[in-house]
Amino acid sequence: MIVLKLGGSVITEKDREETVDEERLASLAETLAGHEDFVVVHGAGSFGHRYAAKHGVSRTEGTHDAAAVREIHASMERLNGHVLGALGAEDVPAVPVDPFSLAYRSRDGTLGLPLDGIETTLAEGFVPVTYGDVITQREKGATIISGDELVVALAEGLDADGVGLCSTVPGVLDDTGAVIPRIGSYDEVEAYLGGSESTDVTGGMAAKVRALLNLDVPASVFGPDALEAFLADGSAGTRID
Ligand code: IP8
Repeated sequence: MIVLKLGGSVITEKDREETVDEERLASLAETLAGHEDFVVVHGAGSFGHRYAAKHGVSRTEGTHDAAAVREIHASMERLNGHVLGALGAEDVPAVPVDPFSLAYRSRDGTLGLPLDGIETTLAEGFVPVTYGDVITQREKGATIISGDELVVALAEGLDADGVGLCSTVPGVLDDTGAVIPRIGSYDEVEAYLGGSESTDVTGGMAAKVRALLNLDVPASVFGPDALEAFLADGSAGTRID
């Protein structure tokens, strides 16, 4: 079983409010057609982030404002609807998994993510499609969960065979712009990795690489054009293990 993240910047136009990159999304969905046994996680792009920023909500800063929670969540549900629609149009048996109703954090931020429902969904031949969202946290109200955090939790909890992060870049890049084929430790790449330039409350490539290095499962970061190669034999972009 594969956990595949579709980056928010890949499937949306990141600088145009709530705008889906329809062509890109349709092409990714077409590539996924006919494949089975995978979970899709998508990021927010031009959807959830701006609402999270507006209400001052991040992975660590919470809110007790129910209207803020509704606004952030509704934005992500809208994007999820687009992703489900694109996958459905290619007959991928995609169904939604809503993190707000499923996941939570304890006081210290530890994620609780019951997996029985997702396991059943997979066992019945569906493709669960989940996303970065807002979730409740003890003593903080509600905080953000990033798609990357879900990727890590799902890969570990569901004992995935591989993780793919489909990003806007063809892999993790060095200072000359070349794709780094393999990363085994953060020290190797620290000098190259900066933060994300657009509003992004959950961090850029550095945070992704760190999280993926902590996984026992092999992961790859690759661009949209390499999804086919990743699905075929896992050889695409940068391999992180
Ligand atoms: O785009 C963030 O998810 P990400 C989710 O995967 C929200 O970091 C609601 C901002």
